[in-house]
Amino acid sequence: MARGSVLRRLLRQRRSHPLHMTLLDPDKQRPEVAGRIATAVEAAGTSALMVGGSTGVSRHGLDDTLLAIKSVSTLPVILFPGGAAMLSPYADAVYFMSMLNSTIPRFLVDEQARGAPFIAKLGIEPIPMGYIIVAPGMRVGEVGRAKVVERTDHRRAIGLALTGQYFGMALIYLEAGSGADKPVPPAMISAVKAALDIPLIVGGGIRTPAQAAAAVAAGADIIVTGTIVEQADDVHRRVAALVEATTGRHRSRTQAAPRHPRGRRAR
Ligand code: 1GP
Repeated sequence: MARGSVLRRLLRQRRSHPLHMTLLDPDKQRPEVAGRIATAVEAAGTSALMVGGSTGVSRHGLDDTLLAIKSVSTLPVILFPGGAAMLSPYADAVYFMSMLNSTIPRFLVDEQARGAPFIAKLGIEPIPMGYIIVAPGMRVGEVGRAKVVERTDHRRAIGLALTGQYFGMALIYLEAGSGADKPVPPAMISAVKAALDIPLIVGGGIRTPAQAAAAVAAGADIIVTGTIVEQADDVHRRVAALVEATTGRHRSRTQAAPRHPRGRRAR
């Protein structure tokens, strides 16, 4: 994929409909299993793969997972790094992200300053993104030492999102945390979206088509789901339903659904 083309491609797709993306944590399954999941979610209509995790990802595990995905999928692969060590030449792009409500410099600018020269050297596309942790925040909120945005504090969510926009970020991501018991409230999504001129990503705790549809109806441009592909027995069917609820489009192609491989690691 030519440099600079991933964000352009996603924004072009967004002009026709909201998008669904799938998050894969390299630490949660073996590379060949990640490859099978990538095949299933591509057939289900997801628009891109995000690869990353808040903890425990080794550089080799990351490379092997990316290579396994790339050998079977044509989807753009975007790194979703927990730090500068989680960069790899085998991705197409990387969210160049700052956790805007972290309380420590490490996740605001320090990891970024360590990683930036490698991004330049590797030639992968940086996609500037402002990352905002909303309660409950889960593991990423703890690791990132976030002062989480309370679920009804629209004023603070808007302030942080506009800060990202005015810093020049291309995207804002409202994150309830992977595995959250409830996603970001639709009322908060509406309030933030109304204030922003740039696309809004929403993720964390979205498991059902109804939750995805509610987030999109509230104004989310991109929905991210991760846990569902680690837990569902029929990844293709579950993700296809989420994609349909997000995009409002039926997949005309009903591809044979690769079953979720057994024997995956427990979370
Ligand atoms: C986490 O928003 C993503 O960064 C996905 O969350 O694992 O809860 O789908 P889930």
